[in-house]
Amino acid sequence: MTDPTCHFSHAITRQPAASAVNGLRAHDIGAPDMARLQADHDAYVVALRATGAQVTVLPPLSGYPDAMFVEDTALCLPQGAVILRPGAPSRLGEAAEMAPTLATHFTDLRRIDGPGYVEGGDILVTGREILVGRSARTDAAGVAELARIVADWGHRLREVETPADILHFKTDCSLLDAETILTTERLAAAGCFEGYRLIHTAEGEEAAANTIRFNDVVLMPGGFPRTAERLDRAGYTLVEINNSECAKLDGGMSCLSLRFNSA
Ligand code: CIR
Repeated sequence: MTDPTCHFSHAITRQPAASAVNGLRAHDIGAPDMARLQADHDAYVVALRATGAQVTVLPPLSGYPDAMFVEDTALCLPQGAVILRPGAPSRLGEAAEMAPTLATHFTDLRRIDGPGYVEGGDILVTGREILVGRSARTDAAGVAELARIVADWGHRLREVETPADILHFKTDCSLLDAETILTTERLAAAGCFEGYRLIHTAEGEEAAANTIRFNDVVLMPGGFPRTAERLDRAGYTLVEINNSECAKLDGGMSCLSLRFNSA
């Protein structure tokens, strides 16, 4: 039986739009190859479905080049979902686009009204708490508003700091099971994971940190053999997905889906 923290009956994804070539990126290393990006996205959806989950694939949104990164628009918890407020101005409207789909799955649907901001890439839900990293996209006011909402549902939220120059908190970490976190050395050094079992990415493979544990598998970006070996040795079943094109837009495994368990 899958660890309940990692058990998901559903996922929501969105097809990349042709406008994804104009997606946000910290450093421009070229536009993604759209055919490859689409093939990688297809492989991602296939891998989620292979675990038995029901996966919704929403149509592309041409007005929002980054809309395939659905994770940043909402937080899904067993008690309900929260429509977030992305801190990137070009992405703010993506949250409202996700609301109707979430409304078909959640009766308790809340919303970050602002003025603060929160992006889902800064939120790590573990077996014991919700960690939220302040970042260039997620500010203290947004975190405070989210903390009030999730407290209503009995969740403890802990505010932490996303290291400077890292897009999102989860750019550098991911949950492998309720108590185990895959993290880069630089994030672990910040001391925010006390009490958890940690597996570190191999040196030079920091981009492997953003994985998702989804039912019985860990989806990880391809091309990081030493980190893959560490996870394999620790007993995780890996599915590697090519991430070369998504990475050009600072995206990884977690950002491509919203994941939740509904009876
Ligand atoms: C952005 O800069 O917003 C997008 N190009 C990448 C978002 C990645 N999101 C995530 O990891 N949760």
